[in-house]
Formats: sequence, structure tokens, C-alpha cells
Amino acid sequence: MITRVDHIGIACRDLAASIAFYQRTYGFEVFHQEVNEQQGVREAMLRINGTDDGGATYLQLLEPIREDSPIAKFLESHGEGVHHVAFGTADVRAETAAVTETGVRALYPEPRHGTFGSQINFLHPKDCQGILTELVQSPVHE
Ligand code: MC0
Repeated sequence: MITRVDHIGIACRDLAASIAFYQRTYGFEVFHQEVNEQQGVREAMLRINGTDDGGATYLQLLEPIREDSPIAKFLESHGEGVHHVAFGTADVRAETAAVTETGVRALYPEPRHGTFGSQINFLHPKDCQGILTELVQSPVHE
């Protein structure tokens, strides 16, 4: 079951400039920053609200750290902007299995490491109305 919007992932070329825009314009504060070597990104999570299921809703700002990363490729073809939408779930394995039963392709056979030590999978944008969609299980559920 999907319980919330976890985050909206936004591709940017300059993470510091992007953080400054969201702070200046909306007053969002950086909650967490990290580098995810596997995904090839330097990222910042800007928290928007909290929920009672162990998760919250964030804007995720993503700057590539490698030219062959998905974010670098996306910036080249689409420019800066919304890269993906992420839904929260208490069980990413079960949710991925349920979704793939409907004919949507998951990108990974097993969940991978996401922000804050979350477990994640992605669903192919061509099967999801043109939107790269991520499923996220917060660490609290592990
Ligand atoms: C590509 N396409 C997209 C898209 N990326 N459509 C919507 N949204 C996107 N973000 C479309 C292209 O326009 C193209 O359509 C087709 O998909 C194939 O694209 P491609 O450029 O040839 O790229 P591929 O096939 O090499 O890779 C696309 C794919 C890849 C989604 C499989 O980006 C991927 O594996 N993404 C999952 C990992 C990821 O994005 N990591 C970065 C965030 P046409 O019509 O031209 O054929 S890491 C993250 O988010 C973590 C840290 C977290 O949240 O915890």
C-alpha cells in the first residue's frame, strides 16, 4: 500500500544554487545532505512536512557527480526540472511485487540503498504515464 508522497526529485546542475532558491523563495530548510556513489548523485533533502508513519515529504535536489549517472544523462536531454516522483510504503518488496503484477516494470530485481538508509526501487517511466516513479521504504520499517 502507498501511504504518502515521500519526495519529488529535482535534477539540478548546481546544488548550492538550487538550495538557495528554495530557501529564498519558500523558506524550506535543508534537513539532510549526502553523496550516493551508487546512484552518482550529491543530494539535499528539504523537509516540507511530517507524517506519523515514520516518513515525511521532501524535495530532493540531485546534482550529478559523474557524467554517466542517470541525473547527468537527464540534465543533458531534458535540462533542469522534475526528475521523478517517489511514493512511500511500509514494504517496498511487497509494493514492488504488487505493482509489477499489473504489468509495470521495476528497474531493480531487489531494493537498493536510498536516502537516509531507505530501501528503494524505481518503476520505468514508459510504464508510468511518462513519470519515473520511485517506491521508498523508510528505515523505521526495517
Ligand atoms: C529517462 N526517461 C525519462 C526519465 N529518464 N522519462 C521521464 N522521467 C525521467 N526521469 C525517458 C527518456 O526520455 C527516454 O524516452 C527513455 O526514458 C529512455 O531514456 P534514456 O535517456 O535512454 O535513459 P536510460 O534508458 O538509459 O535510463 C532511463 C532510466 C534510468 C529511467 C532507466 O534513468 C534509471 O535507471 N533511473 C533510475 C535511477 C535514477 O534515476 N537515479 C537517480 C536518482 P524516449 O521517448 O526518448 O525513448 S537517485 C535517487 O533518487 C535516490 C538517491 C533516492 O531517492 O533515494
